[in-house]
Amino acid sequence: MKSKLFILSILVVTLQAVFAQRTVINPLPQTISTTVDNIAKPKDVRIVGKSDADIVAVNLLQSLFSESNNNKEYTIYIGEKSDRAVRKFRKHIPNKAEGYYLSIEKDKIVIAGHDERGTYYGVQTLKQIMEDEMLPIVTIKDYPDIVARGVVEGFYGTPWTFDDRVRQLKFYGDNKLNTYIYGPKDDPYHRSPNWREPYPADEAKAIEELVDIANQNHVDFVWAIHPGLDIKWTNEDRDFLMDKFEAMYQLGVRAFAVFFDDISGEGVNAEKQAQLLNYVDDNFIKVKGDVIPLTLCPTEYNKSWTNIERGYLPTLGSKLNPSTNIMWTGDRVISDIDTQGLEWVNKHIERNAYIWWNFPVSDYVRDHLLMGPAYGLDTEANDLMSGFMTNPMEFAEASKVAIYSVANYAWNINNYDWMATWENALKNVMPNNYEAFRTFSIHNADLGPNGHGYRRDESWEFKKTAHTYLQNTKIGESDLNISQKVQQEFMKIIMAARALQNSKDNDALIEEITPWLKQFSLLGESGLATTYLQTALMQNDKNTFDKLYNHVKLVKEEMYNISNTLNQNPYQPGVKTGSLVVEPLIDSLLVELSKQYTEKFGEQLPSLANYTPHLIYSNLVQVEKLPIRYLRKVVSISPMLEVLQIPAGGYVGLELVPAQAIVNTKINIGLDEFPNWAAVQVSKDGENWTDYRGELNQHKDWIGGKLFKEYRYIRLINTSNETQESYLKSFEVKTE
Ligand code: BEU
Repeated sequence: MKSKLFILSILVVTLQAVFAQRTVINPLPQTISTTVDNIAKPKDVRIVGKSDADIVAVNLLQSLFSESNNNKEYTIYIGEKSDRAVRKFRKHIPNKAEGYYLSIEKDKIVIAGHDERGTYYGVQTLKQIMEDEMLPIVTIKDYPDIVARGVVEGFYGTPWTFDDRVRQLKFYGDNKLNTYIYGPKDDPYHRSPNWREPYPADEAKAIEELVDIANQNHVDFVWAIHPGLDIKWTNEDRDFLMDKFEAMYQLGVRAFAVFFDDISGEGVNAEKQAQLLNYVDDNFIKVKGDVIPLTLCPTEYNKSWTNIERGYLPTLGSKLNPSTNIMWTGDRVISDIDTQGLEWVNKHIERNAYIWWNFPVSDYVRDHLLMGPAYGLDTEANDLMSGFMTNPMEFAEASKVAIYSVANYAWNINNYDWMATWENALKNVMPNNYEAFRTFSIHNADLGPNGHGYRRDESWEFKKTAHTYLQNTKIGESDLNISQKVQQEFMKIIMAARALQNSKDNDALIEEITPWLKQFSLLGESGLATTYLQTALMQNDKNTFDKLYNHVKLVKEEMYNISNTLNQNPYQPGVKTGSLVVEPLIDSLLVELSKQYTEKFGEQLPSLANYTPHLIYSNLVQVEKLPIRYLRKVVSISPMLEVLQIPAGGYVGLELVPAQAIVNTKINIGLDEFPNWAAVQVSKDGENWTDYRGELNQHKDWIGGKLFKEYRYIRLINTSNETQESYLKSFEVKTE
């Protein structure tokens, strides 16, 4: 049957992943040649080559068709390049690992892989094409740009569940991701205190099952260990690590990694790290014969922490066995990835970096969801990376939007279109509620202020309208068109939240994002009501204004309650949504309208905008952008996950606005003793300081008692002459 889409009889389309109307192939194949012709999907097929071809690929193929042994049936030839069934198509197969040749013709389909995984990927592509009504006549020659592509479950916070991981592994297979690195920071058997211990039986069994599922999806399950917080460079600890790897090997694991990120003290020694890794490589990885190369996450894992003179990276570069991968997050902890940065690190590590991309991970902004597009990835960077792993959110389903995009990027770098990929990802994750999911995601993309200073665009289609509407309100003008657009957007938000809450498209996803959906709906409601406030004010209708203002107050109270009851993690508790454009618009409107109300009617209204007057007080780059929270009179600094470097005279603290008496203070810098290099001090003017005495309690929190005088500044300062290292687990001041 002729496709209506094409006018020419034969049209060769290169790098065009959309056939007919619907089919989207993710990741985008390297080359596609298609004609105008389509054929009906064959009902019964004969499969030739299935006894030699990759078994996982054959199983998948058999799930797509009903099989017949009749010679006359439509035939599918499948196999790897030297298999008899596909030998004569050999010259068409790209000479690249995991590459494949797929051809759909009138009388046959050929799926010929460069290797087993290649064949499997050929079938995956066919599966995606089969989602359309008709089969196009098409030839695809395809291969990945980056060898290892996937996900590092490497975040702090609640690790993914077994079911999350099962769904993920299938998703990776579907999207041609070949690697899953298991390294959740809060698994005590991956990191301290229990990295030396074997897993309890039930957890070991779960891992064994996951490895099996990974294999069924052609995913390398990489098990990572994180020994650096308390490792001793002794033969005993080395053997503990070897024994743990052996135990994991017995569970079926055939790929391993060692992480030394976010540590200080004895573990931070490039010589020793390289020696350990080489020992493991020479005596375990290579000896086993069926284990893929080892991967290391170094301590200096980004450029901003690297001091080449100190020699950490060059030592790894020159001493670590060349087959070992070295992970790298980019120029900063959370960073875009560009050619310049890659060339810089590759030179020092003497191999191509294996990227650990810290997006969409949200463990340092846990009150936000990062649903926006995956951008900031250099499309000229092929040949500069040995691996590309995304570190996701603790919300596995929600992370799929970014994971889908990374699958596309890492496969076909030059042709990565982040915006188009984002749209496709949303449709893939929420096929029947795409519009609503898009509305939700577009307004839930930024992270808000954070210690890393990493921000994402948000509400980009609404930003300009929001700005104009606010300006109009300020000058008391009304533009019907703009007002309608703003109201429509708030209504869209309300409807999207409701549609998603009732959606049956992806239950796991809806469960994860429910706190944000509730908040999103209320945000839309408060916004819509605020636009009516504006109308009431313009019409001098005080009565309606008062009622509406009270309504907004009630909605805001509900939002406050959600933020203080749902998602109560100890780091950034709460639920923030639309925080870059929509919420600030509503808050600014409320401030403006209540000001105008006072001018008009001579009455003051209670403030409804969220606002914290207190400020960070620090001379450290790592700290100065950390968000602060003010709840029930407690001012607190958002905790940090990484090691904090405090140079001599460096300090971290709070400026209380206005100056006030302190009821008590809690500081935890993750050390067993309160160090003699530190002092806690208070000041009225930021110049004259008084020591604030306190004591460590059983949780290693430093507790300072009541101060009756009013102070504006409180800080912890390094009083020694050297740089010191600590963590920043809590810094909380209770005010009167
Ligand atoms: C993201 O907050 C994040 C950053 C790092 N502190 C940790 N390690 C690396 O990025 C290598 C990572 O585990 C954590 O999720």
